[in-house]
Amino acid sequence: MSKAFKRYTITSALPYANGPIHIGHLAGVYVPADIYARYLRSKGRDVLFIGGSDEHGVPITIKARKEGVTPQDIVDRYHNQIKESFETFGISFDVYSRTSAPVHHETASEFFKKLYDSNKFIEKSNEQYYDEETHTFLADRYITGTCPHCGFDKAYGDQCESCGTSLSPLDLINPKSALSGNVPVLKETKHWYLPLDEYEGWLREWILEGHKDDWKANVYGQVKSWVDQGLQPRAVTRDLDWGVKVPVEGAEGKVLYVWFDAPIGYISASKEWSETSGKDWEPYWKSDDSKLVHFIGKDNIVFHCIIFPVMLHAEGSYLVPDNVPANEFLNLENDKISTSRNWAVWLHEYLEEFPGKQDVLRYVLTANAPETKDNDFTWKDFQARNNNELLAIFGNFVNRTLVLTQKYFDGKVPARHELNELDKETLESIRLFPEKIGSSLELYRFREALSELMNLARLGNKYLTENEPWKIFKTDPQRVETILNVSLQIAANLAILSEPFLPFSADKLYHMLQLDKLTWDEAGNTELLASGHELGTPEFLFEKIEDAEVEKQVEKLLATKKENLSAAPAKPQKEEVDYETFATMDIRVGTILEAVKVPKTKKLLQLKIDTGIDQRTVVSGIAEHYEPEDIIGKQVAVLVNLAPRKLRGITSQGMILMAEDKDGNLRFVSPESMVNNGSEVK
Ligand code: B3M
Ligand code: ZN
Repeated sequence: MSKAFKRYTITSALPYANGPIHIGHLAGVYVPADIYARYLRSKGRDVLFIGGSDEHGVPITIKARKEGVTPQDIVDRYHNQIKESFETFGISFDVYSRTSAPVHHETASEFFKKLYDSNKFIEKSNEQYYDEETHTFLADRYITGTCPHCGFDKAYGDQCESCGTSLSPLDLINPKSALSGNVPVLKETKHWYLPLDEYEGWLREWILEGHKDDWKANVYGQVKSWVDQGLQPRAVTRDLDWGVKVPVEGAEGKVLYVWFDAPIGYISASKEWSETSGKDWEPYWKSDDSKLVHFIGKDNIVFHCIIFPVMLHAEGSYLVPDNVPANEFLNLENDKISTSRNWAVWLHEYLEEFPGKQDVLRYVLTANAPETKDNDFTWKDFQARNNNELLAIFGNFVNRTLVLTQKYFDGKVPARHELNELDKETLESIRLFPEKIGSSLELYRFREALSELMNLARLGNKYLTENEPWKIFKTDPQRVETILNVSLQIAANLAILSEPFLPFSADKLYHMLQLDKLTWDEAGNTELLASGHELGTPEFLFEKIEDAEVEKQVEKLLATKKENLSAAPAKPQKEEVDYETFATMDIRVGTILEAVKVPKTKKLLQLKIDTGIDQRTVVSGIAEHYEPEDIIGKQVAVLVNLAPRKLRGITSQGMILMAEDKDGNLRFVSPESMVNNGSEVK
């Protein structure tokens, strides 16, 4: 059992207030965080669950510029929408703050000043990219270019979203201004740098040694590869006007880098919470009997496992996180979720179109959570899980139990009489569920915990079905009393144990059972409902989702896809070539025999292809678009007479032809039906 802590400080990534929340955010961060917070509260633990809007940073100023409004207009619009949709969805924050709030500007600038006064920064003047047309220094998303590590050509000035590497603008190949599209010039400017390299030893000891057994492999692996690649000093200020002003001499026109200020937002939110709760925030961040856990998506790992902990450690009075259980990404109908392409299920739209069905989405996003690898959300699966699991197992069991009790015993809990073997086994099994589910939750294994919860509902369903009380009531009413008494104890346990996952259904179930909310440690008890206890009126916990409802959603996505395809102006045609030039290229159809990921890159797959001429190795930048196991046996078009080249030490003999859409999604160009390997493409 993990160390018992006195307090639990749970943070969830602060969403940029430049767009709505979608199911990717929920599956990656907010549903697991909320399950964990609710579970701990049910265990009687002292929990501070923190949320808030991340309102600085270049994505917001770019959007404001595009719309001709102020950044404050943008963040006001989305902060309120995000906050409201989280509330309606049951994300039970103790505080939901925002980084444009005065308390955050004070807290972040004080934090910076303390590090500055204790000489934790390196002050450096150097040349930075500058856009002469917009008179703007170009940092973060104001500048794009090719990533020097993996070749991704839409890398940002602070991070490559393809291989995840953190970058500086000067690392980019062929940099371009995201504001004017111009090639930027270099101009002298001064900034303050956090010397991450000086903390390598501490990071190795704290994480690579100290957490090699309890941090998730996907998180540990990313941290290890960054530390092994060698950490560099990182600029924590920017030449921008939207953000937290740098509180030192000679810093006019400069603000804190958004990834320096945003995580401090967790702390300023805690101070705001102090104001309203009257409780002291400091022990949650500074006492070593407090447990700090960050819930984030995988693209935020470097900031929450390296940069922010170095800041906290350098400041000297703060805890560092006990765990950072980052999830991978959720895709939608086999395509990457994309705000710019409107390829998403938006939370506020879901809440409008599926009123009262928050728990269905919570359930599906947990059952399909991308806990160890990217996963896919489909509307068909959403419908199937609701109808075949929530309704058919959980809902059906509860409804039958309550309706039969209403019918035979006037809605009062019947007495329990002599128990047979099945009764005893069933009662014994009930006692095990709180520990089974709780131990998975303590390890952040939410999918596993949810499937254990459903096993309790399955146990009830099976017990009722095997006993068939409706068939024996006339001949043996006393036996039916026992069967329904045991079934009602299972229902009461489901109310307690389902609350972290399905809070709305749990509330309804408590109400039907006329039970006040119970604690986790009261579960496992098989006497939760005394005989004679008056139950409430049975109502349905879940209802069937019809084909038409999900078809409407799929059509909406298809319409979006069509819009995207038609809206995408194709690139202009290249220079004309004569047939002879084209004929020099030898393009054949080949079959993919083997496919593996190239280590330490996010984009490259190493393939073995039967070209009909031979079997050869080809390295292809499609790892973000296809899982290796999904493309074995696929026929593809291969340029076989391309000069061999070495990629990450692997000799690639040829190139696979891919169709790339405007968002950089890659798709094979394949024959419409099987042809011989080696068939010439003419
Ligand atoms: N605003 C979310 C993102 O990268 C970022 C998280 C900040 S947590 C302090 O999408
Ligand atoms: Zn990269």
